Amino acid sequence: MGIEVHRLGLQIGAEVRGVDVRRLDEAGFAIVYQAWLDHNVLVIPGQELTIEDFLRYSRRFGVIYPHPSKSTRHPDHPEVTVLGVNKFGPDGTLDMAIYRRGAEGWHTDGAYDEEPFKATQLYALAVPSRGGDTHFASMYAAYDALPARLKHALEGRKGAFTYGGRRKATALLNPEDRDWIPVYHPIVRVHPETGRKGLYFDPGKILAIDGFEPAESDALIEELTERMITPDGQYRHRWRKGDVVIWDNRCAYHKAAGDYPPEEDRIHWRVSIKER
Ligand SMILES: O=C(O)CCC(=O)C(=O)O
Ligand SMILES: [Fe+2]
Repeated sequence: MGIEVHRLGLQIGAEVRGVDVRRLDEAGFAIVYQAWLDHNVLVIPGQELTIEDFLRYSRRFGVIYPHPSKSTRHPDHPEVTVLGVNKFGPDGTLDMAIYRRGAEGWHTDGAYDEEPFKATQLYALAVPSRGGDTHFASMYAAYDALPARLKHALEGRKGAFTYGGRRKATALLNPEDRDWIPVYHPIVRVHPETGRKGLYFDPGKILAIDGFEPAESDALIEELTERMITPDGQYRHRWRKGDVVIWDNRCAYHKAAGDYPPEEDRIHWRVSIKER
């Protein structure tokens, strides 16, 4: 297979061409996996997949885990989340938690978990005529751009994270699942495979940074929210039907634009992947 890797953003994102993910041998997959580690967000266009194809390919990256939002799981394949379906309630009102899922702010998936998701992979089944992009940004670029004062202050510090964070945004969880015990992650995180340092942060899920007075911790969270996105560290993905996109939650932030015409379909299959 003539596999080509084309850079998308300056410091994040690549598109891989010449690949049918259903027929990727070990050598081909090694190229794809390395490109993903190098570019953090990988776009593979033009795929025609059944849900089994999508699951089989996704499992090459790790182990798939069902998302804590039970109401949005695929009825026959609970390990697959379906984005963008059941947007309208019985009375015709738009359910904003579904329509704007992932659009409330920049985040990384699974920061609320003891072991955050290594990767999230989406397959586009339906795309709207306009809007509905996904934005990505590099945690490496964010860390690199921090002033020395902050790098020093944050080294060795841990953040406390929950699903709903300080805003308690838990609308997609069943009521019995909404009490969340905080988990702790280093704010300066060394990527287990690349060895690079990144700014591990999520303003919607973090409660506090350990070792600081509450006011100081809040001020730091405000400052990091401003600093987590750098101009050169971004890539914005305009979806095409058949795109497979995987991002690395250990070194990339993302957010949905949440701006497409609500009467149009924007539907993805989505899996969350852990190391094991
Ligand atoms: O729909 C999107 O563009 C991304 C939504 C999101 O944040 C996610 O799937 O984790
Ligand atoms: Fe997300």
